This record gives sequence, C-alpha cells and structure tokens, in this order.
Amino acid sequence: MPSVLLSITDGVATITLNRPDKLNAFNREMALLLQNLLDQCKQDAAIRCVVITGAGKAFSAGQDLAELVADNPPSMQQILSEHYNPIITRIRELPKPVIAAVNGVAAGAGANIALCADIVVATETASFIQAFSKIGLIPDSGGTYFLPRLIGWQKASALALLGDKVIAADAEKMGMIYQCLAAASFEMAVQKMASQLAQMPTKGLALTKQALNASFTNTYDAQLAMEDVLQQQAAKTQDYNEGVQAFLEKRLPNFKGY
Ligand code: T3D
Repeated sequence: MPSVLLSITDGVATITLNRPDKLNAFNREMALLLQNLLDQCKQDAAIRCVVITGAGKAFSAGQDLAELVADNPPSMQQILSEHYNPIITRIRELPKPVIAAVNGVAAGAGANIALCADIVVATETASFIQAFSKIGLIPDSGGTYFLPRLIGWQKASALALLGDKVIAADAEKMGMIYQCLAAASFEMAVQKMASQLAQMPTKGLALTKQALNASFTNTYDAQLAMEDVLQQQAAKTQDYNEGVQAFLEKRLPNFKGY
C-alpha cells in the first residue's frame, strides 16, 4: 500500500497518511509522495477542497525516528528543505481550502503539518504534542511561526519547551484548532464541511487564503492595499456574479469555482 493515499469524490480530495503501524510517521518516501499529491490537488480543477487525515489511530507521529538511524539516512538539511518545508509551503499556497482532520495523536512535524491547514478539526480522542524538545530538537514544519500566532506567545513558548500533550478539547479552547468534534460523528462532520467548501466560490476562497497568509507579516496599510487588489480579482469571477444574482433571485447559488 502507498504510504499516502488520495481519493477524490464530488470535488473533495481526501489525502490519507498511511503508515498506521508507525503512527503515520514520515519517512522520505512518504514526505515526497505527500508533496506530489498536493501538487495533483493544485493542478486538478475538479478538486475544490482537500482533506488531510491519518489511517488508523494516529494522525501522524512526525518524523520516523527509525529512519534516522537506518542505512543511508536523509540528512537534517534534507529533512527540512526537501521534506517538511515544501509540504508546509504547498499547503499554505494551495489555492483551495485545506482541512486537517486530526483523527488521533499529532506529534512533532505531524502536529505542525496539521496546524498549518486552513481549518483544523480534531476528534475528541486526538491530541497535539510539540514533541521536538524531548529529543533535543526545535519545533519545525512552521511550528515556531504558526503556534504563537494561533495561541499566543506564552502558551506556544510553554508547549514548545515542555512538549506537553494538548487534548483536542483544550486545543479548541486555546484557539489552536477550530473544533473538537465527537468521535462517533467525526468522519461525517468532516465530509459535510469539506463538501460545503467544495461547493463554494473556490477562487474567492483562494484569494481569502492569500490575504490571510499575508496578514501575518503585512503592515495595516499594506494589508488594506492587498485587500483592495484581491477584492477586484474576486469581483471579476463568475462566482461573484452568480452569488449576487442568486441572492437577488432568492435561489441557491451554483458556484463553479472560478
Ligand atoms: O532529524 C529530525 O528528526 C528532524 C525532523 C523533525 C521532525 C519531527 O517530527 S521530530 C519529532 C518526532 N516525533 C516524535 O518524537 C514522537 C515520537 N512518538 C511518541 O512520542 C509517541 O509514539 C506518541 C506520543 C506519538 C504516541 O504514543 P503511543 O503510546 O500512543 O504510541 P507508541 O506505543 O509510543 O507508538 C506506537 C508505535 O509507533 C511504536 O512502535 P512499536 O513499538 O509498536 O513497533 C513506536 O515506536 C512507533 N512510533 C511512534 N512514533 C514514531 C514511531 N516510530 C518511528 N517514528 C516515530 N516518530
């Protein structure tokens, strides 16, 4: 079985991290395959929402630590510049919404890949661990960038240093994730959200994502100027016309994604 699976249904691509006996820990082959599948999701216009989840009981335990002591291991430089950084960049730059459906423990790079998604939901039995400090590393895969912006500097600092486990309910309370969902209805709730997003104005969502990406670092003036530019692009889409027409005609819109 491939270490990452892709299935496409009704505009929703579901990417499943698939090394369940290793808690979906990443080796080089898996990291490169995930990048390829994210590229496929970008190129396929029929895909209008991407869900990333894990097979079995975990979302991902991060780097496969056994790979590091195997024959011919990837170097640290390769692990960041060729494995994790391109994954994070692809998720943030994908012009479509990405949901991380965290079905179990998300540790190390696994946690930070989840946390860079546009919407992070987790089942009530899931947890998040900045496991890096316990093995002498620093949070990578965007951890030192996204975590303080999600939950504030103090909580991010404590979690990064202590490596404490955060259960999904607490992750929701502190703003690390969007929602902690009941385990019994988790998959159905994720599919409902993904299906909703796949029927929305995809180009408008992509422009929203672009503006939010920039808001982390832009000044207030620069962000207002960017909204001006992006809103003009949004207003040129067919979906904008459709949205306004549907409202005026008191009917449901039929968005095409462009
Ligand atoms: O060079 C670099 O490393 C740079 C890159 C860094 C990126 C990173 O992600 S660093 C962080 C790496 N991840 C970790 O340190 C997490 C290690 N795992 C754990 O702490 C725990 O496994 C969990 C808290 C995630 C889950 O605990 P639990 O009790 O539910 O499961 P377990 O019994 O510990 O693990 C089950 C199996 O998965 C076990 O294998 P076995 O004994 O049944 O054959 C365990 O060894 C394996 N496993 C879990 N995590 C990893 C792993 N195997 C390889 N790599 C792992 N990360």
